[in-house]
Parts: sequence; C-alpha cells; structure tokens
Amino acid sequence: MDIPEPNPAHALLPELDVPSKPYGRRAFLGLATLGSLGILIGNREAAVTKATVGKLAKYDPTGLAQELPLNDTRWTIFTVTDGYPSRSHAKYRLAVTGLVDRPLDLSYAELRSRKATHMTKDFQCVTGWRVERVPWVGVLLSDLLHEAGVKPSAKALRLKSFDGEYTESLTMQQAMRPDMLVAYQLEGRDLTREHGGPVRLYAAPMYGYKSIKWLESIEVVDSATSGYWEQRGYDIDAWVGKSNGRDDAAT
Ligand SMILES: Nc1nc2c(c(=O)[nH]1)N[C@H]1C(S)=C(S)[C@@H](COP(=O)(O)O)O[C@H]1N2
Ligand SMILES: [Mo]
Repeated sequence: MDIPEPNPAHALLPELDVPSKPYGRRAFLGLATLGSLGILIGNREAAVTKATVGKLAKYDPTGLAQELPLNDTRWTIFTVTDGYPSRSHAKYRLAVTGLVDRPLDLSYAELRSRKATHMTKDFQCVTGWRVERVPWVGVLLSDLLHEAGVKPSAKALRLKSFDGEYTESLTMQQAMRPDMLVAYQLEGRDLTREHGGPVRLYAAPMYGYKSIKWLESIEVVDSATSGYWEQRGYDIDAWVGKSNGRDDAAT
C-alpha cells in the first residue's frame, strides 16, 4: 500500500488528515491499523505514542505495530522506504559536489576529524510531536560548505539520502546558519540506524522533515528544488511555527 497523494490544501492542516502526514509507509500502515483499534478503546490520539503501540501490538493482526520501536516514547521513527537502510562507518562517505571549488568526498573518520559542534535543541515534527532538549553533535553544515568553497553562483543545496528515495533542499542562506548540523551523535551516542545513522542532517529551526536521515550527498546548485515531502504539499521554507499553517513555539 502506498501513501495516497496528499491534497496540498489539507497539508496545511496535517494533523487532520492522516494520509497527508509524513509518516513512513510502514508507520502509516501501523497507524492506520492502530487508529481503528484506538476508536475501539475510545482513545484515537494515543495511537501515535509508542507506549500505546506497546499495549496494542498484541491486538494488531498485521504485526506492523511491532516495527515501531517500543523503548523510547518520545520519538516517532519515520522512513519512506520499506525499512531502514544500512551503511557501516567503514563504508560511509559524504559527498559535497556541484558549485564548489573543492568537491569533498569524506569518509566517516574524516567527517569525525572535522571540528565538532554541540547543540541542544528541540526536535519538532510537522505532525505535532516534539522532543525537547535533544543533544546533538556533528559538523556545522556551514563549516563543510566553507571547506568546499561555495562559488558565487551557488544559491541552494540539494541533499540526498542513501535510502534512495528521500531528498531535501535548503537555500544557501539557510544552510549557512549556525544551527544547521551534519549530525553523527544524538543523545550521547552514535546515531542509530533508525535515527538516520551514520550521518543525518539536523535542521534545528525547521520542521523535522528537513532533517534528512542517512545523508549521502550535498549538491550545491543555483536554485532551490522541492524535496520529498515538499513535492507532496509541505512548505519548502519549513520554519517551526511559521510554516505549514502551524503556530508551534520556535525550536
Ligand atoms: N531519509 C529520511 N529522512 C527523514 C524522514 C524519512 O522518512 N526518510 N522523515 C523525516 C521526518 S518527517 C521527520 S519528523 C524526521 C524524524 O526523525 P526520526 O525518524 O529520527 O524520529 O526525519 C525526517 N528525515
Ligand atoms: Mo516529520
């Protein structure tokens, strides 16, 4: 089952329209099942919390609810593919290409040898859940861009995931902010596979869909293009509290 194409008008109110939410296909299948179970127990909202998933899993005839991790009730893990792609630290590479003077092709060790930046900030998904005070460690996106040497004609970034599906974009001005991190640690340990390890983006001031997981390449280009969810109705400029018709507190 594929996620139905969301109606951009409804995407302005994502929490009211399940098919337009950026849940992964599997999560969506699980939530669709749990949603109907939730009605039976009279608590539809609780279907998105993992504590509830834990309690309901044994009633889920599809078994899909079991695939939502049960050990952390704060995060919802998303993927748009059939699973979580895997790349070892030894095989991982991050490419920075396009309109740059010195293209980069960094190993995981080379990325880790760059200056580390720590930041502790909230993570907010456009569907409403928020994880407060998350400690991240990584390399500032702007540090990598300065190392590569961005040409004057460069206006935006096109980011790709090694899941083979997910893409994102940032304007150059956004990318150069001091709260855009190419992250390799989350909550004191190396990024897990489900959270997008070895390396993902953490776009702190923006809704979670900008924080592309399993990051494999950053192409510097002359104009911004829509990423995966933007092609499906979400705003390209995804400022928390100032986009997608939402009024959340800034992160
Ligand atoms: N490759 C990839 N990156 C992704 C997504 C995804 O499905 N695939 N989902 C996005 C969305 S909508 C959110 S809210 C966050 C969720 O991060 P988490 O799965 O670590 O909780 O990842 C973002 N990055
Ligand atoms: Mo999200």
